[in-house]
Amino acid sequence: MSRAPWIRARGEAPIPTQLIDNRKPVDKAVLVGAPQKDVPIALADEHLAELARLTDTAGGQIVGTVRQRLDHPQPRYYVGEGKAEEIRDVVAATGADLVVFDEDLSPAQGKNLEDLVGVRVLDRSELILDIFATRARSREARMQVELAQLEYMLPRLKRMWTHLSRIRGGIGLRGPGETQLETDRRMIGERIADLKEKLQAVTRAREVQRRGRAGQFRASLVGYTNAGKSSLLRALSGDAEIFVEDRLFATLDSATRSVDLGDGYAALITDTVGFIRKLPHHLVASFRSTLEEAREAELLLHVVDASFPNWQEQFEVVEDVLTQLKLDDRPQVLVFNKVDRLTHAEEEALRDRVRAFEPRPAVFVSALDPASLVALRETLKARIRRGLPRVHIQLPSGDGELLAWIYREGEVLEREDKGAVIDVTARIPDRLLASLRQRQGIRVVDVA
Ligand SMILES: Nc1nc2c(ncn2[C@@H]2O[C@H](COP(=O)(O)OP(=O)(O)OP(=O)(O)O)[C@@H](O)[C@H]2O)c(=O)[nH]1
Ligand SMILES: [Mg+2]
Repeated sequence: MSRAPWIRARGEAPIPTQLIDNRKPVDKAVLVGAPQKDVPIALADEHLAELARLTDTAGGQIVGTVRQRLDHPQPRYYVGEGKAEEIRDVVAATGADLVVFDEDLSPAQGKNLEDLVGVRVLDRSELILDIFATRARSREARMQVELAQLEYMLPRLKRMWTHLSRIRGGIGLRGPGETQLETDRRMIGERIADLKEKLQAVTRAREVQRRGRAGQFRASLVGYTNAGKSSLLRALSGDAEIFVEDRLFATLDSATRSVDLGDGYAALITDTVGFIRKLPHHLVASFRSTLEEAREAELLLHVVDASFPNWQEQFEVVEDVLTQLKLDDRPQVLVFNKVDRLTHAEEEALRDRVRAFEPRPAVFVSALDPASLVALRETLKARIRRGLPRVHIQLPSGDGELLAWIYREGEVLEREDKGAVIDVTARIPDRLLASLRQRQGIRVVDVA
């Protein structure tokens, strides 16, 4: 798919919206990290490493890195004046055609920096939007990304125009007149309204589809990008077609599969787009409808890459985004994935820590090791059972086979052995219940 989809889709807007120039084989990028002084150095390094991965995903090659630790951002260039000049010099020395900031820049800071360094300046949000724009596949995801990009762009139109006049040589060109800017603003406004309407229609269609699936237990995989959500759905469902990649944002469209949990239980599990630090809020907003699937889920499976040294930060980012999406009150199971990469001692230490600090249920798995998924399947089954109707069953004590069946497929809450009979209070799946009701010598009473 092309970048900046609205240009080609409409063919009429002469707006310079290509964030990374994809006519050239590779964009040479200089990365800039300017964290506040209270951010520990190791963490700042990790953020920059993640920015490097994002740049790589977007097709850029890193040719330089500039850092500064700030008390607070400066209004003109975000970084200090001297540091901004250093960026300009590094760009000149390396022949870079792009500067990528890890911090969010205001429209004015972006413009001032571009004027100074003479090449395109992106911030993290723009880079993420660019990746989404190139990787979105379904019509819905593409509309969502386009909407997010347009909303991001609107306050920055002037800067983008200035940039265009410069790359075109710009002799005697002082940027477009206000009239042209106004025309563009209006056109973008109209397109935004149009996209919102179309996305609402998709959401409505999805609702209808969902109603048809009512009654089935639903769970959603959520988590930081690259945590292994798609790998887990692949392993659980056995569907080898599910796309897995060692890249950020491999999945942009949600996919739902029916997963057989054994003993007659099944769940519909949805794989969703991954989250990341500083996910542009326009994007979070426009991905709401994709995440509607998660909203429908009775249970969220929060997948954590346990092999990542600083998984806690990723964990907190995910919790934050879930709060923004008003999904934070949904029951969760924490799924610590990639434990195959931990030593036995590391895994034990992780388990102890999680047990000590985390009230939510947690499982420790590896998507690459099917045997490790047993605990996850059991947890899902237990959740399903908790939603089942409660009944009293009286059965002959001699019927050990039936009792074993009830234990296996249901959840026994109470049991009283009364000589010739056994009284059991249990949650029982429909299929077993139907068969119990038909048997001779068994009494079944519903409990409210
Ligand atoms: N060693 C190991 N690697 C894993 C495991 N699970 C996933 N991976 C790898 O981690 C990378 C990312 O996996 P995905 O399943 O695509 O991750 P995701 O959470 O769906 O990522 P996004 O779709 O980008 O949000 C791939 O290279 C997987 O092979 C695991 O349990 N152990
Ligand atoms: Mg995925």
